[in-house]
Amino acid sequence: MTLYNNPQSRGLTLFPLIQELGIEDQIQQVEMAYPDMHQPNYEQINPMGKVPCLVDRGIVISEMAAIYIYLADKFRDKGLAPDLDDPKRGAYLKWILFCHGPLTEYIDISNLQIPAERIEQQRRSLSFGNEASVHRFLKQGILQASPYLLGEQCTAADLYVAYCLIFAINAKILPDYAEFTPFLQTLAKRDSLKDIAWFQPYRT
Ligand SMILES: N[C@@H](CCC(=O)N[C@@H](CS)C(=O)NCC(=O)O)C(=O)O
Repeated sequence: MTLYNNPQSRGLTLFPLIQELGIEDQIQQVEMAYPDMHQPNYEQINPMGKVPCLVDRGIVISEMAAIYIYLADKFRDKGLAPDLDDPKRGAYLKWILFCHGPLTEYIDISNLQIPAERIEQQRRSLSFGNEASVHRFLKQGILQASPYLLGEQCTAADLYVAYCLIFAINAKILPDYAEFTPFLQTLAKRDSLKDIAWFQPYRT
């Protein structure tokens, strides 16, 4: 497999997953400089001109969530993805796709500093709704983690959610809600996340 990536990009979020799956030796990493992403060579691979992008046996898999789901399923023996007929799989997909969709949209819109009234006017068509709904979804859901989102077993969803949360907290887009603390403390103990400085405050 070939992974086109950039160390300053959201593609960093894939490293803990790759480490937990133990597949470092199966992935050839190609570091893309930002200007090169918009050259014809790369746009033929990913017409969006963005990273990360995984290519496996000629099949191009772009989009963070797709890469997360694909790799965790491909190496299902590592136990990071619930089985297809396990109802927990529904919650697993919900968490991964919430991060990829509504949460990412919320982070992007927050960075644009669009006035709250304008967002309220568009609330029904914005996938994240409004700030209050995103915060409520995260606080309620993450408080129920026991200790992981799906229970005893850590899944790819925990790695993705934890990384998105810690990024948004550090960017001051999300408050460091007390509801997040036990979950982030649990994740901060994992080998795959222990070297990430953003988790430092949660190491107990
Ligand atoms: N929807 C894509 C977004 C990927 C994305 O925006 N990547 C940024 C880096 S974080 C990028 O490659 N930007 C290069 C550019 O747009 O020129 C995903 O989730 O994978």
